[in-house]
This record gives sequence, structure tokens and C-alpha cells, in this order.
Amino acid sequence: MTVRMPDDTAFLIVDVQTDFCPGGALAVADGDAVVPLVNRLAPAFGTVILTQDWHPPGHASFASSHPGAAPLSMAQMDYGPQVLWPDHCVQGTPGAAFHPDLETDRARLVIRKGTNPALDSYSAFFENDHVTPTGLAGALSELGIRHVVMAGLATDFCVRWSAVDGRKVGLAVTLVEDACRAIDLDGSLEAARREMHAAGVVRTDTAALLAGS
Ligand code: VGL
Ligand code: ZN
Repeated sequence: MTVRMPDDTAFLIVDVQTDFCPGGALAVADGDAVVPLVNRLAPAFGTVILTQDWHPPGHASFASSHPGAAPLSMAQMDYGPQVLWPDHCVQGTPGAAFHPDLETDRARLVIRKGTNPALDSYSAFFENDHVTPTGLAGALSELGIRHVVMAGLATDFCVRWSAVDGRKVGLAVTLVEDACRAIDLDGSLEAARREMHAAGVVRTDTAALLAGS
């Protein structure tokens, strides 16, 4: 490992958790393929931050909390439309743990999100009402971080919302595309690509980053 990213650049590893990997409760196809890539990238960064989807039992984003609702159907919440998910990443359960092969020791911060029983939180920066902060923007500001490189799961939900919100709080954002995997629900991956591009998120891949370009 020779590349060293600038000190104002952090690596944000989004939701690389057992439930989002094959065999998990909300498995993203090939989700575990991101693990070796993020493990290879992380040592290039002085600041590594992990997010962890971390819901109380009976969370409002779970279809099981809405009688008669099917998983992956839509609900209208008071904060806007919400996909109803299978129960996943319940606090303290094995599915909520980081993937066992994810190297977590170097992480400076772990942001847990989706802890409010009534409100989902895809983004690492704001809950799904788009106004309740997680505290990450403040922490990054205090740490002098201006640029966040992102990878993880899922490209079209938590990575997408984190990338777009990162731009909203004034950060430069780079997405390591090959170190992400998508759920791709009703065209959500294509929509995510368009939205991130429009927001000024820069795309790269693992090889280019490790080559220093
Ligand atoms: C996620 C759906 C529900 C994600 C989290 O990490 O992308 N997706 N909770
Ligand atoms: Zn969730």
C-alpha cells in the first residue's frame, strides 16, 4: 500500500453488514464482494468512518410493522414516501453486525443510523425527513475533513443518499463504484446514478484510487 490520501479526505464505508450480504435478511446481490475492496482501500486513508444500519425491533421501515403490507411495497410516512423493508439490522442481532471479514479496527467513528423507531435513515448525514442530523457533518467539520470517498451498500439507497447529502453539506464526494452493490428496485440504480451525477458526485474505482489517480 503506497497511496496516501490527503489528510482532509475520509473514507466512509456504508452499511457493510451481514444482513445486506448474501444469506442476510435484506441481501444485496453480491454484497459481500465489496469487502476485500474496502479492506484494500481503507489503509490509504487517515480517517475511516463506518456506518451501521441499527434499527430497534418494530421499526417503522419494516413491512412487519404495517399490518397487511408486503415487503418492498411503499408507504406514505409523515416525512414522505418510504419503502417497507423486510426486518433487517435489528440492534444487537447477528444480522446487524459488520460483515465478519470487514476490517473495522482502523475506524475512527461508527455512525449508527435508523435508531429512531418512527423514522428511517438511509443517509449517513440526515434521517429520511432530510432535516434531522446524525452528527456526521459536525464531526467531519471538526476533524477538518472536506472530501469524503464512499463505498459500501447499497448503491441506490444508503450510499446514494449519503453521497447526495455529503454534497449538500458542502463536501467533495467521490464514489468508488466497484466497491458498491445495489438493491435495484424499480429502476433505483439508474435514478441513483443520475441523481449523484447531478449533485456533483465524482465516480472512480478501486484500481484508479490505489494508483493515485
Ligand atoms: C439500506 C434499505 C434499508 C441500505 C438500509 O443500507 O442501503 N437499505 N436500510
Ligand atoms: Zn435499514
